[in-house]
Amino acid sequence: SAVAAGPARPPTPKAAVKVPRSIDEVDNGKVLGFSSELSEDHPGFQDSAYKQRRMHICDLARAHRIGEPIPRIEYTADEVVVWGTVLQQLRDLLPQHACKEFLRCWQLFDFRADEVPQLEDLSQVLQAHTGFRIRPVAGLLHPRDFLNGLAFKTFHSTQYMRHVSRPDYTPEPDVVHEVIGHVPMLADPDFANLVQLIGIASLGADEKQIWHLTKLYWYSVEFGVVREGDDIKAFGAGILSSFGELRHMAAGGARLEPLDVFQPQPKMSYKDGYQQQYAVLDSFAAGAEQLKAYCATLHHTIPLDVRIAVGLQ
Ligand code: NLE
Ligand code: FE2
Repeated sequence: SAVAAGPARPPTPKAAVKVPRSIDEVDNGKVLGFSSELSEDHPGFQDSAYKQRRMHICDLARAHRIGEPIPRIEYTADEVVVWGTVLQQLRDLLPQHACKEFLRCWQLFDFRADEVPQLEDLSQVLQAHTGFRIRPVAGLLHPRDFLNGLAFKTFHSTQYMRHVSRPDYTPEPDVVHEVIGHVPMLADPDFANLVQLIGIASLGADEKQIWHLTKLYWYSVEFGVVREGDDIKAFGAGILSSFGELRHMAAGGARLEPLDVFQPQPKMSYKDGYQQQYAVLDSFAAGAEQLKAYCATLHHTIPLDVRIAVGLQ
């Protein structure tokens, strides 16, 4: 005989996704991995002074409130050397391998090898050019919060320095990655528009869509290349900020696949070293068109006041 099924239960409604109405409603406290807790394979895992230093800088980020100036960090002599080393190596490689938008915007920032730029100053320059602002964060932010921030033209940025033993490559974001990889690109209007579109698509998105958008972000903003005539140039921050990764790209070390925002994206990993695949765009405007088309297929509703706040018609 059949087991009594009991009264039929109505399906449990999916918990509604909270759509932030302004950047103040985007939480910058949910940090995944990294932060001041380092895993065994992190270059700074054995270095307790390094971990303490990070903890201090992470605490400052946690205490920051929107509207306040970003605290200035007094970088140590060792940290300045790391910054200067990366900057000098990249100065040799970027003119040949970075996209023209990067090279144009790079000139807005007078980076010097003997001084780590301060996020507050960079944020001011970005606001004047594209309206993007920087908000400090303690580590790798929860993807929904990170992407939601982009809708409000807010870029969450770490402020600690990579470990001295590996200036060429760090598996995670650090201040060098943010300042060299992301900041100049965010001063370009077409690129800034594309980045904001990914953010807008994330407002009210379900978990599956967030994951897809995270991968689209990874295969464009982090690891994208763009065609310039017969050449392939880097615009992804993960390539631009690492002289190891940039050499890998220049040597043809990764497959190039056209970006198709409708297709499932390959797996992404912070742990496996240089990338095996970069996504190719024909132009940022073409990438933005694709993203708009993808957004139009997402059926979540964005409240009218939020649509106005982010400039959506
Ligand atoms: N591997 C990059 C670098 O060393 O600058 C950081 C990538 C962050 C996703
Ligand atoms: Fe990044």
